[in-house]
Amino acid sequence: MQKGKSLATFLQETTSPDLSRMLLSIAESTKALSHAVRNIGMLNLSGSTGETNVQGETVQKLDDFSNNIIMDLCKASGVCAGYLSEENEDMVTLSPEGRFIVSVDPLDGSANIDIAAPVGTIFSIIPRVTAPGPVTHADFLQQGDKVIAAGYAIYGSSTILVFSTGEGLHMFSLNSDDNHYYKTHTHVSIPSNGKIYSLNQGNLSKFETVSQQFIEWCIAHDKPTSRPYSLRYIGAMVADMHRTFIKGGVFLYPAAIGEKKGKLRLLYECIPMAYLTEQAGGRAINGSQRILEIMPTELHERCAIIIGCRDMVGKYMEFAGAEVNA
Ligand code: P6P
Repeated sequence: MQKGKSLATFLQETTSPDLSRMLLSIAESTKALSHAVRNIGMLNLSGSTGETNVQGETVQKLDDFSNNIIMDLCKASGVCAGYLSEENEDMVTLSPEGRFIVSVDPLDGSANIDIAAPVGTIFSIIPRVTAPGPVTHADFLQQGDKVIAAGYAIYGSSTILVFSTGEGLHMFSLNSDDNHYYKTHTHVSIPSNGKIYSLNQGNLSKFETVSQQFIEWCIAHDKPTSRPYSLRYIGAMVADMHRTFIKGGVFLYPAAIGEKKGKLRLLYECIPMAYLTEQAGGRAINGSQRILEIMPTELHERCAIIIGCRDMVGKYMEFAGAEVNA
């Protein structure tokens, strides 16, 4: 296949110098992570550090390594004022004069590493709202509609960088020969409907009634609407969402007993994926509200999410009786 435009050239032609610099720094970090993920044994990065992160999870060596790589490259960019990560309890000031706030899940789905299944990096970029100097909560706790760029890298059978700066969804593949990203898809649009639903069905009995009704609907026999749909679940949001962009479908991590706001994190999982999904013509809600309209109140707050094809999310909304203007 003819190599597409390089990431550097594409950004130079379409994006401001500052934002290009920010995105190229993140892209460089994903190259290092792609290499680390594929050489974990040789680099002695398997196993845990023995510490526990803000989520109460045991920190894997690779989680720590990933977080440090991304944070260092964001700092080196000189344009990143503040950094928030699933691995850091609090926000971090990097370049006090910088324009951007970056929220990151450095290694989404890291439990998949042990079984050589896909993992990834998810990020969102918003402009700081306070004067130069140490970043504040106000800089991070902004609605998703303020996002100016977001994306993810998936480290799967190939490494693909997917991002948007507000002008559609673009995909770049990492060429292992020269370690550069080359465009493979531009203005990707998610199919309006699909035949795949994606969630941890083991939680079914804990879900709220509306989610149980929607799942029952997905698996009911109805030839005219190609049901029952297929269940696909990889256990890494980045991989389940990448499939959704390519093949269509709906991904759900809804509210459940004991997880009133779901499991996934608003700032560095749900908002970036919701931004990308809307750029591709899909929808993303928390069950009653558009994800990008939610006003965050805590750095690591969780958020229920139903995201993907317009018509499939619309069907969920019918069960929810939601008038979501998503
Ligand atoms: P469960 C990975 O830990 C993650 O944050 C997402 O990437 C993924 O979609 C979800 O949690 C998987 O959660 O409860 O099904 O293992």
